[in-house]
Amino acid sequence: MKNLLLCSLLLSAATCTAGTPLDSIPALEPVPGFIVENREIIINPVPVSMRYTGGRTDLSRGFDLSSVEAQYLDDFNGLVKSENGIPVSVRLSANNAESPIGRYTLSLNSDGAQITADSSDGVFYAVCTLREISANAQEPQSVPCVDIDDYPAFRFRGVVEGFYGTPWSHETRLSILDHMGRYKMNSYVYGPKDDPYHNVPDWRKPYPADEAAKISELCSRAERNHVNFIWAIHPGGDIKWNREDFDFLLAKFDAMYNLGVRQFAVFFDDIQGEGTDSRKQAELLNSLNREFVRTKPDVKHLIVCPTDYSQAWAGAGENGQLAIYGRELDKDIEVFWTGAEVCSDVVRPDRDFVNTRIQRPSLTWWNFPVSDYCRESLQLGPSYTLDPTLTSADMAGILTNPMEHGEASKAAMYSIADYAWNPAAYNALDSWYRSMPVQMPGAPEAYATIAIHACDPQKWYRKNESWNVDVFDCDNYTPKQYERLKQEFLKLKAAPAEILSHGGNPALAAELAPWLMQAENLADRGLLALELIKLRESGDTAAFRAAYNRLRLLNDIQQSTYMKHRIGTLRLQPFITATLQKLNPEK
Ligand code: 14T
Repeated sequence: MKNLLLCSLLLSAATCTAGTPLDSIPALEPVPGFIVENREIIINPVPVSMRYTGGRTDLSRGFDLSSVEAQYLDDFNGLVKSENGIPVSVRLSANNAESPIGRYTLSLNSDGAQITADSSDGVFYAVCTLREISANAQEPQSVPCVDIDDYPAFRFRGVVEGFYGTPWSHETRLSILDHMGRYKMNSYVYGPKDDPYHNVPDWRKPYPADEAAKISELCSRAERNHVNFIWAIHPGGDIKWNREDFDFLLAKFDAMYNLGVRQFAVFFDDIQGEGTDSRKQAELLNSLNREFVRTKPDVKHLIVCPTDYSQAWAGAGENGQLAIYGRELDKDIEVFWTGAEVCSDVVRPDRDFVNTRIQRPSLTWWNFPVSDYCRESLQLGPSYTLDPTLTSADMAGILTNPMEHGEASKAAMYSIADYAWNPAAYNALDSWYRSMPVQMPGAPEAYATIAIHACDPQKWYRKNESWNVDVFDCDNYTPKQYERLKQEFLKLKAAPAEILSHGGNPALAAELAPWLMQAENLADRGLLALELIKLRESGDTAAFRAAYNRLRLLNDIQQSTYMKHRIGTLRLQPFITATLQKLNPEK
């Protein structure tokens, strides 16, 4: 049933060029937050507490690590080391039971940089903060002295590679693990639906040697980044509830353990038939816990994605899957939850719904910026609709399910890292904007221009887009609106070349390329539409007719490629379509 739903949803392409009157553009919630101008220090995630203590210090002389214990030295990779640099000290302090693991303090002052932390994770995070201060300083010769006291809000902060479509490449995964570490994310769940050794048909088989070697390498890279590499299996499509299949699972876990995996997940999402049996699922998970997880002291909590992962179909009663999990599933097993729908806002009411049933704080699987249900679109917009008041009592954490375009998903990861660390200070718009130079160091404004028009998937999880312009009726507009829109189309026209020629991120440019071509075409059409409006007003009928025909032809010819790689669907293309319709001389 759900597979059928999936197919029909994936196939039903929403139309956007045909007949879209401007007044039918849906009113979507504005993106919350504001862009902060002229800041002195940028640190992502925003620290919980940061105090300027007066005076300034010079980071350009590097860091003297001679009194740092050897075990922490690797954490400082990327920072300039120098014997005459700023003296760094590291001290472990008592664990603070109030916050999830990873609390640290960092004092940067005329005596040097003093770090205290509750754990090696905390030390790593302190160094991440130091690296952020150093990387983002306007002038590294002079950064303000600060006292920072910082800790994560949630135990799980990270990514679940859980989408349908082409799984990420090995190179992409390595780069994403670095990106995650840099922004204090700590959990990466490996669960691409289209990896046959994760899913039906081959979940029972071990990985071939070359694939296995890659997984080992991912485990080491994750470890270096203080990220737990969590390997997931998706056996529910054809599992038999017998000892034989249980032994296959154990053997597979064992093989993955030998490759370096130290945390596991079992996914029962999007299945039908025998595999959906809640009691059998709980029994299997408890057995895996007893016979595998708990026998290995270095293996962390098991995680499950229930079949009832969304309130859209989760049974609400005593015999619903969630309530059965609540009664029968070992208390140390974490349970995924997407929310009211498959793709939904992260808010309190549906966390309450699930938590009261599963008897523990759920682990949010956030279906953003995943684009497997809208493959023609990119989801490059801000990560918003995340409740800033949620705490570790409401959820164990949040993992983002990204797009199959790994590089293009990094903007969202940057911001979800920000939210997951410090939700109370989360400023969605600013966090998004801050991520632009991180992704596209040579052309951050050009990337922001593309991204602002590549947000709305047109179905399911609608997102605001092109909020920086007003599109208008050609019979009713102000010169200011006209000029603003013209400037935006000009920026959009220039952005692709800037990204391709000096963006500084070829991997990201390659993912974006087909959309960049469409952005340029769209901008050309937009500029022509604006010209058309003026020509009509000028009364030069021949010139107007010629321009009209040209735009209509272009719009028709480019339609088929545009529909495959869509951009500007919420406001920009509807403006062009509406202008063509309204000014049609045949009418
Ligand atoms: F396990 C889940 F939490 C989950 O979200 N499962 C899938 C996921 O792999 C996919 O990437 C995501 C977004 O499309 O949604 C779930 O898959 C569905 C479920 C549906 F009901 C896709 C389409 C559906 F109609």
